[in-house]
Amino acid sequence: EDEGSGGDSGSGGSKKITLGFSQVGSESGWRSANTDSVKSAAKEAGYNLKFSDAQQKQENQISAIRSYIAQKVDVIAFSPVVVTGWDAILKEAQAAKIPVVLTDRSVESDESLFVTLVGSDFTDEGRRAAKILEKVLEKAGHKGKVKIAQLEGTTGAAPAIERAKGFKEIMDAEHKDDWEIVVSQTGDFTRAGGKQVMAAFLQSNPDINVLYAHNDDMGLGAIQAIEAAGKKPGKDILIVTVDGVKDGFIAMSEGKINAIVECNPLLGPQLMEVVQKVHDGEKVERWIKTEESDFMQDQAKDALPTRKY
Ligand code: GYE
Repeated sequence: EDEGSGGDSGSGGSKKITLGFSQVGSESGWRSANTDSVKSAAKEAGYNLKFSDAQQKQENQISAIRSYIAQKVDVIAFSPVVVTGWDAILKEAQAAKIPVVLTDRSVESDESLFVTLVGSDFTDEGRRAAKILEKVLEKAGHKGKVKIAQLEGTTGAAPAIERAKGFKEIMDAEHKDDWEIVVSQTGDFTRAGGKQVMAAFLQSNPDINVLYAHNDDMGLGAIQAIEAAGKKPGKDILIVTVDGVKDGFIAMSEGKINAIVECNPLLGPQLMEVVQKVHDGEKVERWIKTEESDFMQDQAKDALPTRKY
């Protein structure tokens, strides 16, 4: 406590923490829920939150972070749009002695340049998607080759890289002979992207019988494309997505999605706790992981009313 800067001590009350937060954008239901969670948790904690939306552009995130440094905020937190290209700006923050907390997504840089990551294990989500697909196939009584279309998240983003990696790991180890990813492309984590790319997949590969979408929104867009092509989502094409937003659960309760791997966006309260600790000079874990579950279609109706995002 007594490690704070001179201005903090002896002021009678505790000084408000100023947190600079740079958000990725507003591409998905997950992202909206995450933004709401960060804003309301900051308010609850009594922090002065400076929030900026980078609209999927790394250069916008870099300039937001640079302006937080110039404003001498107490802590910087951000969810990096892509994994690479952060070293220079993170060094600027370090030189200014402003701690940086990553949230949601990780970066590939020198570990000493950020304090911790508050977020999910995306590689494990990919593995979980493959394991739940096994159950989905069994339940559907699927026979023969599994021809998978993969809708990837934003190119270069940690969840896109790792959800593909975890899935492939299980596929290579356990399904070399019966599963094949026949097409894989980014849909940018958006509904519009998912719809457009799925429509093209169905044209080039009409024999696709499984869709693995890196998030619900792309899956929901793809469902529109599948229906437009005269096929039944959840039957002709079995669908596994990641996130677990309300609209995903609704589609699953209607039989259009077969299983969802949950990725919890409600990171705000945990993030604020970490920010407080980091501000106070306390030690924190290098990675504060989020706990999540998986859901099959037959659980959708019961789970729907309890979904918080
Ligand atoms: O799955 C997707 C969002 O980084 C975990 O980003 C997040 C992902 C989430 O756009 O819907």
